[in-house]
Amino acid sequence: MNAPSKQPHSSVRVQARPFAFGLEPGRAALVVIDMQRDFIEPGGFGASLGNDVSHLQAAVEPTRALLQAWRVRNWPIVHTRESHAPDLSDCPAAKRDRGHPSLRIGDPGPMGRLLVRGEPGCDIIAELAPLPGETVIDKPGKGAFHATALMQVLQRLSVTQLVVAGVTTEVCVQSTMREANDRGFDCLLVEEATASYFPEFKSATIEMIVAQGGIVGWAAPLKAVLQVLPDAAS
Ligand code: TIU
Repeated sequence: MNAPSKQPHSSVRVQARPFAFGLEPGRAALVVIDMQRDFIEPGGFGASLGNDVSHLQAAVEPTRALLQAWRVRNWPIVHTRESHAPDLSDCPAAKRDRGHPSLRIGDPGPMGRLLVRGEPGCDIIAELAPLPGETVIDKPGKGAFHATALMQVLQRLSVTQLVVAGVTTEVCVQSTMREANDRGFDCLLVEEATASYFPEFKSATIEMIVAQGGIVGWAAPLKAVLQVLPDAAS
């Protein structure tokens, strides 16, 4: 099923690549991908894979600024968590057995069982904690549409566009943007509000998204988004 058809709506122009993004007030959901302790803090899933989690800190404050901008306008906000049921019935062996991590998904770590729903490490970090009324999607995959109700949630909210933040740029963020693009959503990635354990992968992913006339979507600096919002009627 495709995204809801666009109604006439006064959009504001965000200076983006590969060309200006016409952001539609109230129709553009802010989607914050997997800003969980398990990825951002030491001792979590990201660290268990051997990553330097400090790289992800840079995305926290810009994401907080976006959340604040969406919250004051009462525009739709969706948070996602990469997470699994306690019995791991939604975690295929192809995911759990990948690589040589120090701990696997479901193993006990300092913040509880890795990537398991209800464990402390699965929580979204305190600075970006969802508020009542904001949608939280638990997703077993990298893309946020796979095996979730995200499509139905967005349709119910009459969302046609996604403004995307979160981690990691080349894994769950890019997967979600590709899934969204295939489902008819225009997607804008906010550059400072996303991060990777590999800064060069972040840069490359942004280039991949905007290449070929925006084959996956758009990318813009945080300032370019925030500065046009006051002109947007909601
Ligand atoms: N490992 C890595 O870079 N990312 C993930 O496993 N999940 C997300 O990106 N959320």
